[in-house]
Amino acid sequence: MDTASLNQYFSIEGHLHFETGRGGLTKAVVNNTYALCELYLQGAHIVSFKPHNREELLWVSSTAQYASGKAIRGGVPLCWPWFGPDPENAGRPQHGFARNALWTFVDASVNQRGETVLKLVLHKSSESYKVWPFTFEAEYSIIVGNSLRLELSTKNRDSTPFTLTQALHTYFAVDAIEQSRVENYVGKRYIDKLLENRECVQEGDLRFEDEVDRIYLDEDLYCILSDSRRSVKVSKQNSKSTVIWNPWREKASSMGDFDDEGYRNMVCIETANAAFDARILNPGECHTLVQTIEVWL
Ligand code: TA6
Repeated sequence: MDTASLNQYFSIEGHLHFETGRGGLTKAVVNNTYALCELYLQGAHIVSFKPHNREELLWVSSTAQYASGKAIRGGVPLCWPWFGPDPENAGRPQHGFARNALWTFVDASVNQRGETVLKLVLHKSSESYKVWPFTFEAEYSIIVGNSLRLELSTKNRDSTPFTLTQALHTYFAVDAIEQSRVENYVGKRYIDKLLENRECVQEGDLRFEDEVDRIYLDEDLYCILSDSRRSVKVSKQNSKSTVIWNPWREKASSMGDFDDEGYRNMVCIETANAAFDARILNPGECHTLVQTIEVWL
């Protein structure tokens, strides 16, 4: 559907309109009494969440690419239906195909609290079947209020079970990485991907002095990301794993779409079902991963 048709069917005065964004890609813009939120239909990729009178919560690389079939570096890419490298080692793309696929916008409404609710779906297609031979339905609900609530539901519409790993790979903006910390993980176990997946235990708040790439094994726990200006709360449901990532200087500069100094101003906190938290969905089953982010202090 083109931008004019999307506006005709789904725009809501005082809440939602569609426009052509960077690279000619279609973008949904929510601007309600609570916040501004922008999302590209390609990848159902949120690139901005800014509650009014607050600073932007999300980080996007200044060298991010906006092009058909390319994932945007920053915001909230959807890693789905697998997280990380191809689990079958068959040369398929890292983090699955949902972040590069064109999602279908199916509904927009306003709930009782005056928040804007968007729904997008992704179904099996001939393209998806080539890389992941299952019949599925993914539905992504985005609720824009004082907080940003994301609900990613996966339904198995196939006659065989499939394994799902996934992440809401959220890039948070921080004002200075060395002054930033993640709280509420003291004593929690994590897999350190930089130490050959060794299992470690968190001592004290997590601070950033070098590259970090970890999977925390937690039980529906929230965490708080604080920098020198504010604290942001990240809470979740139906997830027993949270990925925390900062590539630091060298890895950032090896990525063409990651501005060289950008690592100073971002931390990824990713609500996930990853590693030991993979889910098997039997035919007819549905699993919903939920993440809520909000300014805490
Ligand atoms: O979530 C952390 C991670 O899996 C890292 O290992 C890192 O490579 C990152 O995601 C970015 O992946 P991408 O495919 O977007 O370059």
